[in-house]
Amino acid sequence: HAADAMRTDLMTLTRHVLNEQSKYPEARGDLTILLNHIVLGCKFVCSAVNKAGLAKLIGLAGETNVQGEEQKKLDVLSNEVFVKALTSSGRTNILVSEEDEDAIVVPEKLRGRYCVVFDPLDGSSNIDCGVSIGTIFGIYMLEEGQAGTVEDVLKPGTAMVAAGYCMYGSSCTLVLSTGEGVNGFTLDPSLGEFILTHPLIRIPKKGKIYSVNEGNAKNWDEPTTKYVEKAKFPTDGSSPKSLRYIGSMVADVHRTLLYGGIFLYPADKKSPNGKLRVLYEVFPMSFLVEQAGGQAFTGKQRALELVPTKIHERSPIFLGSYDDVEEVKDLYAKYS
Ligand code: P6P
Repeated sequence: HAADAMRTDLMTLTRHVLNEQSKYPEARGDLTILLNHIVLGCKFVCSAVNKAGLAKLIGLAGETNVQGEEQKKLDVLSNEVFVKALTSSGRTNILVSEEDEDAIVVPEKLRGRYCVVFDPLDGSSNIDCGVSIGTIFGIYMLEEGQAGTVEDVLKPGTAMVAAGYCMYGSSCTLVLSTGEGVNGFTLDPSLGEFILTHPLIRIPKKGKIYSVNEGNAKNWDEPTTKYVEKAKFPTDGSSPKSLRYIGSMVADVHRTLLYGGIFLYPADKKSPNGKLRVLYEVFPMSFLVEQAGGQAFTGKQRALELVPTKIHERSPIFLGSYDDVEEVKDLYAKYS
């Protein structure tokens, strides 16, 4: 009967968020409305990504984004969809997108209390070969009296009230935390609803997988080099770790959350701040990993305690199973 109950008692994302909201009688429901607009954006992008190969949406849009990368049409489309969905929610104030050089200030009449930082289609260089890609987002709430300027999003990740990602792969999976654990929802296309499939995700305390682009090994610093060396040639008689690297952050982090292990994008001589962006890659993924019982470290400090000074700032990141990241912290304490 439990299975039947599950089948007929559908816990949709909307219902789940409303349940969470009901714990706070004073809540105005703004976050619920905002999340529903984000979900709408994810459903649209999921549909567009699935059709991309057929609809010839892939291929270069001929424009380049602020990162100097060729923009693919899906990038442009996804960004437009999220900007419109977030703006029309009437609950946002400042938006920061990986695709836009400057922060977006929502028109006065549509302004609300939340600032959203997002990468509309992270890993988009993988679109053409069918590797899973995703949307990553983080949500800050304006403090009383804050008018809503770029400064209001240059806050540490510890100030985020929610974060999540939507992975567009064999299925469309949305992983979300509003600060009370991490839950995973899978899109049922026949219903157009995200259904709770991974309640309260907990990352294993220690994993057997390390995930890094070994192609950068020549330029790594000593602590990272020693950590990866130890993963491959353990000296304590344990088995070597497996290497799994997809090169799409959402896919690599999703696997890390579910299976355990560690994901690393370290600094290197060419990029002293690593490659990944603080606001809409490092912070949201670090928020989720901590909420799932893991930890996230920059090589110098707890990732969420970093205070960004620019909206597209980068940071090195080591995140995943608590014990695995602890080993990296010990090596940075010892060798840097
Ligand atoms: P590299 C994708 O372009 C991305 O921003 C992340 O999704 C991914 O983790 C990383 O870059 C991959 O970078 O240098 O290993 O190709």
